[in-house]
Amino acid sequence: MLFGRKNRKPISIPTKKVKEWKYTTCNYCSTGCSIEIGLDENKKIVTSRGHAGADVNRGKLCIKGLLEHELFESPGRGTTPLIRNKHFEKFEKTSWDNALDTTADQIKKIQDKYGRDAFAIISTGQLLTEEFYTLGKLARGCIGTNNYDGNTTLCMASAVSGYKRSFGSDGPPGCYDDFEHTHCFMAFGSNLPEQHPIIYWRLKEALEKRKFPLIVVDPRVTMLAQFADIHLPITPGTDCVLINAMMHVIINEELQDQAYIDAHTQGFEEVKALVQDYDPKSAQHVCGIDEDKIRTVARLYAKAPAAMSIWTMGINQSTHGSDGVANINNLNLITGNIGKPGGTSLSITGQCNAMGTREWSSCSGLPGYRYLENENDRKEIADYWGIDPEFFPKKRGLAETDIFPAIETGEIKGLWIVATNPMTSMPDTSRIRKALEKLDFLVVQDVYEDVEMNQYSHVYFPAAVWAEKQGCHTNTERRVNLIDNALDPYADSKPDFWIFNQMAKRFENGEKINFPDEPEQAFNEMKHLSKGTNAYGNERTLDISGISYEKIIKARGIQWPYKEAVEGEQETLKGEPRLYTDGKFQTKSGKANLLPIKFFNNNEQPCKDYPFWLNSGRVVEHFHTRTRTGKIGNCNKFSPTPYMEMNPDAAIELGIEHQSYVRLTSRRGDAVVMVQLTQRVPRNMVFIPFHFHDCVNRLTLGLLDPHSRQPAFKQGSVRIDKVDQKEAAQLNVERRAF
Ligand SMILES: Nc1nc2c(c(=O)[nH]1)N[C@H]1C(S)=C(S)[C@@H](COP(=O)(O)OP(=O)(O)OC[C@H]3O[C@@H](n4cnc5c(=O)[nH]c(N)nc54)[C@H](O)[C@@H]3O)O[C@H]1N2
Ligand SMILES: Nc1nc2c(c(=O)[nH]1)N[C@H]1C(S)=C(S)[C@@H](COP(=O)(O)OP(=O)(O)OC[C@H]3O[C@@H](n4cnc5c(=O)[nH]c(N)nc54)[C@H](O)[C@@H]3O)O[C@H]1N2
Ligand code: SF4
Ligand SMILES: [Mo]
Repeated sequence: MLFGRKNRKPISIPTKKVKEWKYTTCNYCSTGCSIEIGLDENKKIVTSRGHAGADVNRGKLCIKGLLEHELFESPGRGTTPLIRNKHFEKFEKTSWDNALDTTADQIKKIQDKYGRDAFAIISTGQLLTEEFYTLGKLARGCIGTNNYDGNTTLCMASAVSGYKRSFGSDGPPGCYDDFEHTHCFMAFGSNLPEQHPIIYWRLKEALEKRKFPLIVVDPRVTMLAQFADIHLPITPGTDCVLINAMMHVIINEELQDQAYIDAHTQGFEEVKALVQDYDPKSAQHVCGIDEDKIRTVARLYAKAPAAMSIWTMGINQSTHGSDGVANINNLNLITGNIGKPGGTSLSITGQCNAMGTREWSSCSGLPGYRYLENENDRKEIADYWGIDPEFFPKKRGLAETDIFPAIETGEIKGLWIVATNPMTSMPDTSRIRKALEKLDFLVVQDVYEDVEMNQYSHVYFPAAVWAEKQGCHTNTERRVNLIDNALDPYADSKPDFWIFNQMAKRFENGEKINFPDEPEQAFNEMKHLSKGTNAYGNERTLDISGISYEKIIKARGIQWPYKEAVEGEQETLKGEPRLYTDGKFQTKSGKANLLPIKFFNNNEQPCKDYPFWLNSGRVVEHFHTRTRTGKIGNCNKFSPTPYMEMNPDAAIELGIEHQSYVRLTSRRGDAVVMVQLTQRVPRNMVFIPFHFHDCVNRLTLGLLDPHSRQPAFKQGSVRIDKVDQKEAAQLNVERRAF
């Protein structure tokens, strides 16, 4: 049992050699655990521990956080900038000045010849917020490309889009404390025990104090599903149908919160009319959940004094991602479950600072949840930065998933990749390789020089990592926390903040815009921009004007909104745990939008030639493309091999043995993986963690959500064939070698 607390001795961490503990926040997932790093008398890092006084994790850490301090000197780290030689065959060491000058020259050359948008930038959810804000200034204000996006399009884009459509603004309205107050908890496509172990621990603790029903919607019997009271093994990609059928029951049995609907929402009649087509009797044949269970769950949810939903990639990574989010919001709005303790629509974010990039990076708009489409927003930011508002585009450019096709068609000629590894993480990676080959210029900025993207780069910028830098993260529950640099950057690597500042000096507008040397000065600019009202005159939710680094350390993280105290007011150091508590939303009318979500089925389905659903996701020990966890002995030891979960009944039919290798083939490509037989997946599905290069994303289709442009990583189809075992084993050894 991973989390049972009875009969267990607490793990003790040796503190002998520690001279000083440095405060920081975990740099992997979005839970936002506070970590103290232990330095010895030579200022060398020897250990780390969870901060007992931090509300998020209360001293706990998962395996990744506990071992994170081993990263700093792990193999493959970039030590110095690199540049391809004249014939672009070989990397050679170079100075920062030369690497930066060459890159700036190439950007200008491409932009002069093909237009400003011919150079694209793709960033991440893993930088510090001050770095995001600075990159936004550089990309929007100096380089001036509109094709600037982040890997958050692979991750949180559907949540952002769904929140904006329902509430008029991004920003998760709930918090972990809601677990203590809820009477019904529903999780859609989210496997907390493995992907957010400490959020799961908070949920488990709340459940130990007071029992409430746990409902899990997931086609797999995940670890969370094993602990559930009711598991709904949904047909992939059909969550919207289940939710419509639940609302059908709720509305026809008059279990909705009509007073809340009348006071705080618009569009109820349209939703009511639409869900008439989703009688559980017919819906069950589409979503695979029997009609009785749909009714039971709908009644349980609507009758609970407070009910909450969480979701992660099972919803976001689908062609109905944004619709799925809007529909979860619908369910919570019609039952009056927004902005009250235990009643909420909480998107569990993914990367450590997926929130920070949404808030401040200017990727899909302008800083502080401002829109490029809004004239006032453009003017406000241009004035504050000291540039002409006409420099900004009037609407958002391409998302990451549209940037690669634009490279294919020759529209985009140059690319800057910051802290992301699309050669492993994008769907249909052979298409990505081909696109990268077409680029005139690629610059890669990463902690590791052995990152797969570097196979195609012309220039490489080695970046400092995690506690070698200073700045903030925002976690799932809007808590702003600090990473306070504990040690100097490795070798000649540099903080991303420094790299962006140096690049800005090489562009004309870089002289007009202030690029401060210290991260805290950038934080102060964001504080200033977070005050006041939005385009509709509603008070900004994203208000951080009362937060400072010093206060963050004191409070071990502060949730936004946290306004500047007015004179004489006592500071609490506690932000608002919930948004929309007054039922006032960020829309023009102040009411939330109830949106009728019609289902259309455009998933790639299993068929005669490709009879298995292909599902993909994660395991607890590894983070994404393993550039980091693949280097940490104990993470790698527990999960060393690309494998796939397969149902034993299906294996018997095909004559496939446990731990043998098989070849999977989809319409895009093939991959060889090891079989793990398990009842976690149904007979017509396989599941593959996406952490390994040249594996599942050679197979995925990744159809795009029409609103968010997020790929459907979780719905595709494959065939399974036997392979020569010796050959396959050899291939696997090669793939694991770094
Ligand atoms: N250990 C570890 N933790 C991580 C990460 C990591 O790489 N490793 N990454 C972080 C990041 S960036 C993210 S985004 C999160 C992701 O966190 P999660 O979303 O919890 O993780 P996944 O394994 O990607 O997917 C969750 C589940 O979605 C289910 N699913 C598939 N299709 C459907 C469907 O159609 N409907 C429903 N309801 N469910 C479906 C899958 O079976 C899977 O169990 O984890 C974060 N935490
Ligand atoms: N099949 C399938 N594919 C998926 C998913 C899935 O569920 N299934 N999930 C998708 C999701 S949700 C996500 S979030 C993406 C993640 O996909 P990626 O973003 O491509 O994955 P990472 O391995 O996290 O890449 C981050 C890179 O940034 C580097 N890095 C870390 N910290 C820093 C820093 O401070 N500065 C700099 N410059 N570099 C740094 C790391 O070394 C690493 O190379 O994958 C997506 N792909
Ligand atoms: S739960 Fe997430 S934030 Fe906490 S230690 Fe683990 S990886 Fe880090
Ligand atoms: Mo993610």
